[in-house]
Amino acid sequence: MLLYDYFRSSAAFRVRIALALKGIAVERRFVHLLRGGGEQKQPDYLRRNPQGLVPALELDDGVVLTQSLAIIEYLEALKPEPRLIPDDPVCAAQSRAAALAIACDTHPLGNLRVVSYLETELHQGHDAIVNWRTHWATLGLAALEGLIRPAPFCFGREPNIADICLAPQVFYAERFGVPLDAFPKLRTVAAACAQHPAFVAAHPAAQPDADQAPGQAP
Ligand SMILES: N[C@@H](CCC(=O)N[C@@H](CS)C(=O)NCC(=O)O)C(=O)O
Repeated sequence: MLLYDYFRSSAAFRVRIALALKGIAVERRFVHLLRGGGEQKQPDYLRRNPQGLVPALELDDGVVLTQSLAIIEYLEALKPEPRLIPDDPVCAAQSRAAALAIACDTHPLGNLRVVSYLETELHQGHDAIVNWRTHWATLGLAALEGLIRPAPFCFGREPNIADICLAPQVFYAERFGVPLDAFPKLRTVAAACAQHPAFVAAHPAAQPDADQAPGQAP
C-alpha cells in the first residue's frame, strides 16, 4: 500500500499512528502542502483524491481510499488487532464521538485552505487569524476534556481511535500556542501518547519529509 502523506498534516498523522499501532508497513509518497502552490492541488494528486487533501491510501490494486477515519476503519478491518475501536458498543460510540468531535468539528476550522481563504480572500490580518485558530481549537479541546475519561489514554489503558485524533490536535494546539493549562485530562492523555512508541514513530518531527517550511500548513 502507498500512503500519500505530509509530515505536519494532522489527518495524515492519525493514519500514521494507526499504521504504527497495527504494525502495518506502507510505502509513502510525500505531498508538500505548501511547495509549488500546494502539491495537493496538482492534477496528478487530484486524480487520486478529488478533495485535494492528505492523506490518501492507495491499495495494491490501485483503489484509493481517502478520509483519515475511513482509512483507519479499513485498517481495522484488514488487521483487527490491536483494536482501535473498542468491542464494547458504548465505549466504541464514545470513542468515535471524541474522534469525530476533533475530526469533524475542530480540525477543519484550522485547516490550511480555510485559514488561507481568511487571509487572501477575506483579507484578515495576523491577529484575526491567531484569534480564529485559538477560538476554535480551544472550543474543541474544552469539549474533548468533557468527553474523555483518561486511564491514561482517552478511554482506557490502551490507545484507541480517540487518542489517534487527540494527539495530532494537541500537536496543532502546541504549535500555534493554544494553551492546554485548563485541560488536565487532555494533558494526561497527551503525556501517555508522547511516550507510546507508535505515537513517537508517527510524530511529524520523526518523518523523512519534515522540514522547516515557512508558512502555516495544518
Ligand atoms: N477530513 C479529512 C481532512 C483532511 C485534511 O484536511 N488534510 C489537510 C492536512 S491535515 C490538507 O490536506 N490540507 C490541504 C489544504 O487545506 O489545502 C481527513 O480526515 O482525512
